[in-house]
Amino acid sequence: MSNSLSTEQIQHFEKQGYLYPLDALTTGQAADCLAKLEEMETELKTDPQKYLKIKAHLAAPWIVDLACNPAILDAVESLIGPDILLFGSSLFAKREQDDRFVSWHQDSAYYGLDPHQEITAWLALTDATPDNGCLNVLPGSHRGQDFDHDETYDPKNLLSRGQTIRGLKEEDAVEMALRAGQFSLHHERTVHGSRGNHTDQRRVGIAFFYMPAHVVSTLGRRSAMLVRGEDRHGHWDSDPVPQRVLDEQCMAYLRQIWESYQNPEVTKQAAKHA
Ligand SMILES: O=C(O)CCC(=O)C(=O)O
Repeated sequence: MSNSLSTEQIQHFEKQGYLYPLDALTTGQAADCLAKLEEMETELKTDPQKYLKIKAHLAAPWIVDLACNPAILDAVESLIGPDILLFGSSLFAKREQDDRFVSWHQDSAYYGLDPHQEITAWLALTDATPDNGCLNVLPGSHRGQDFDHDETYDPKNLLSRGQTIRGLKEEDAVEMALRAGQFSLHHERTVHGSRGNHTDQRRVGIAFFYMPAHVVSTLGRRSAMLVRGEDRHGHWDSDPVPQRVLDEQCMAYLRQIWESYQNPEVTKQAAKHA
């Protein structure tokens, strides 16, 4: 067992549904990762935001290494135990002076997991601040209701369907500012979102989605990656492992997963099982 969180931190997460800031990388290591991402952007000739969704770790071995970062896994293990599957990962990259945002939402409405024990580690590759649109959470919301989501398909929304919870008390939000190399944790039922970037620097983070191996998929057989411990349950197939940056086979699989996630039918099924 490698638990790194204190009893107070665990209690805070259980009560509030989030925890930050925690250290994973030095600022130099975070800058190296950003440089690797920028190389991928050049190769893809497009905003990687469009591709590196749901299973961004399939795009490069260095993203798998980040998902297996011991500081992140030790913190996650403190909360969900030693047998950890990586359900997915998504890049959230805002450009300089970028008014794209992430609307308030609960991941649990879309992930199709039972029980709701997924935890997201959001790793900052640049500083994330209130001015550049850091991640915001509504404390304690993971213990409240399952909200309805209005699917707006707003092109300025970084979420694929612009899924939005209306009518929240936003003044209660906590802005989780991080320096590059730090991460935050939030529960899949915690309501969260982020505003636009009103600075001249990019705001880039990768969200890693972890769950204990006993969690089942309510959307049929899917795949995940064992990142620590053992899978004694066999509820999930294994993700392919990228052998190189933009590994062709893995990218084809990633595109297929991303298309099925964007299918509105999938949401209906997830909601039915929530
Ligand atoms: O990076 C953002 O602004 C939003 C991230 C998010 O929605 C998530 O990590 O689940």
